[in-house]
Amino acid sequence: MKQFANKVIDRRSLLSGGVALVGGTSIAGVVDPNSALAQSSNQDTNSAPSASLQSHSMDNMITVGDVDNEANGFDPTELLTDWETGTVSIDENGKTLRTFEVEAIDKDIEIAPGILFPAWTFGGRIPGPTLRATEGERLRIIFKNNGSRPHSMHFHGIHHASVDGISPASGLIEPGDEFVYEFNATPFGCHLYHCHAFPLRHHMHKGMYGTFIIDPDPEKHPDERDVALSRKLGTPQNDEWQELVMVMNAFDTSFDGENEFYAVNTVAHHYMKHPIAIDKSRPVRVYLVNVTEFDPINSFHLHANFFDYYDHGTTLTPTLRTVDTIMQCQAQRGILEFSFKDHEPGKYMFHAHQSEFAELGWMAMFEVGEA
Ligand SMILES: [Cu+2]
Repeated sequence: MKQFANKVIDRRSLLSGGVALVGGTSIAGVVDPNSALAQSSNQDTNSAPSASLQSHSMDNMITVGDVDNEANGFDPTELLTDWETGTVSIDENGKTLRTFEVEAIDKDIEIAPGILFPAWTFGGRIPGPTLRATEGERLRIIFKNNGSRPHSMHFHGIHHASVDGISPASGLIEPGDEFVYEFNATPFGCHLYHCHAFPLRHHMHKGMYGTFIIDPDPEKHPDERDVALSRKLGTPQNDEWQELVMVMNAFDTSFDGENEFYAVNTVAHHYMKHPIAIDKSRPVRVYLVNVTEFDPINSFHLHANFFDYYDHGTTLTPTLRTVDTIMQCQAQRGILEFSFKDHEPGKYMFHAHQSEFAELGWMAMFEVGEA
């Protein structure tokens, strides 16, 4: 029997330091409402932190141990560079047709050690697959709903109402049904897709979202061809870059309309425990998307460095230069570019600059080293 975290761990008790989460054993039964863990979570904000928290307080983390990546079916480290490029063919008009297949499926995801979240997912993972295409291509997304609820796919991009993923036009796709979304890949940029079933906030916070990247077609941008080439997956110019996709998300495990856990790519503190390896000689490009529900904004702050920012990724020149913090509301996204080439090797932190989010899981490290 699985025991979920609802009614056991709330945001207030996590922030008060009343509970430490310890993984490493099987997920089932970790949060028994009668357990010491559950009882400690009911301490008020003035009470002393538990012994287990104190023993780990130097890590500034509420989570101890790791989640079971195998059971989750994904490793947040691999997810950073996991581009889903679909299958390419030529359609009847001689145009490049890129086809993706995406499945909705219910799945329990361990979002912090010992904390199972009963998620609704695209592709059995959160965030869903990072769909990547090139500007101007015809895209066909075959969506199969194998979940228990009606869902849809709503893409941020330019397309007709009939494929917008909202009812009544393209409707909700009932469990067991399939729908094909088809449109042209435009505009280039860093976008997202998500389920648009109502109540929307419920379907969003349950995990139904993913990144949707449209690389610029260099031939369409003669004046900025080199930049466009560097953004187009698979070119030698693109290979120079270390590209990473980061989705800022959060989970309301007690279903009280407040998030208890924050992360990039779902698992709280994952990149603190597994810093992201960076070759200091090569530039870094982050595709950053915010899908956080319940909080009006999220943010990204880079330590000891500054970056250029491309709002929505829809330009080839930065929309902000030399900043170290960026703020995004839900569905806002952009591209960050920076370099550690003149830095000494070491661990460089990045995190939400809402301190509360950082403490609840959205805190991470780059491990900068020589090639
Ligand atoms: Cu949905």
